[in-house]
Amino acid sequence: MANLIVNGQFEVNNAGWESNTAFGAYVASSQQVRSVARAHSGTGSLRCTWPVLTAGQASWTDAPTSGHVVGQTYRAGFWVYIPTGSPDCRVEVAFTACVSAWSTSVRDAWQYIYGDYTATQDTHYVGYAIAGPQPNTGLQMYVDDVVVDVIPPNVGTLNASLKQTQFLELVNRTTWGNGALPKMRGDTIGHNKPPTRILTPEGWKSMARIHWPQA
Ligand SMILES: [Ca+2]
Repeated sequence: MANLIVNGQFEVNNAGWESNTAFGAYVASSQQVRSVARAHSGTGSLRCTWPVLTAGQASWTDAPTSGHVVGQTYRAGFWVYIPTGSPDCRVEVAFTACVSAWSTSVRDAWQYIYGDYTATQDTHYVGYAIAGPQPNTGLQMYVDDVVVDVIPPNVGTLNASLKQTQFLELVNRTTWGNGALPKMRGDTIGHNKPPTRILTPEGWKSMARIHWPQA
C-alpha cells in the first residue's frame, strides 16, 4: 500500500494542510507553515502555532486525506517535535473513531505518535490536536514524515482466513509501522532483500516465510 498522505514530508511547501473548526469542535490554529528550523527528514517540517485556549477548548491541524477503503483499518503516524513550553498533542481523525494517547512528556526532541482507525468513507481528516487551557501565545510544534497506511497484518494471527492481498502486502512491505524494519531470525527484511518466498497453498499467488524473534 502507499502512503495516503500526499504531502507528509514538507520538503517543498505545506500544501494540503489546514486548520478548521470541524463544525465547532475546535478553535482553528492560527498558522501552519513549512519551516526549515528543524526537520525529521530532509530539510523541512510543518510548524503549527497554536491559539490561546481556555478549558474545554481544543485546536487541531489536519490534512483532508482521500483514498481510504471503507472497512479497512489504518494507522496515522506523525513525527512530532514539541518545544519546551508547548503542550502535549495527540492524533485525531474526523468522521471515524480515532483519538490516540497524548504524547509523552518528551520535549525538544522528535517523537513518534500514532492513532489507528477504521475507514468509514473515502476521505477522512487526519490531524493532531491539543486541548486547553493554554495560557500563553506563540505555542508552537513541528510535524514531519506523516504516514497513513494500512496496518500490517498481525503475523501471530495468520491463518486460513488471511486474504491473498494481505499476504502480498506483507511480502512487498519495506517499512513497518514507525519506520523500523522487522527483524528476521538470521535475516532482515530490506529494500533489496525481501522475505523468502516458498511454495504456496493452492489459490494463493504469493507467500512469505517469516520467523519472528522470540519475545
Ligand atoms: Ca521533512
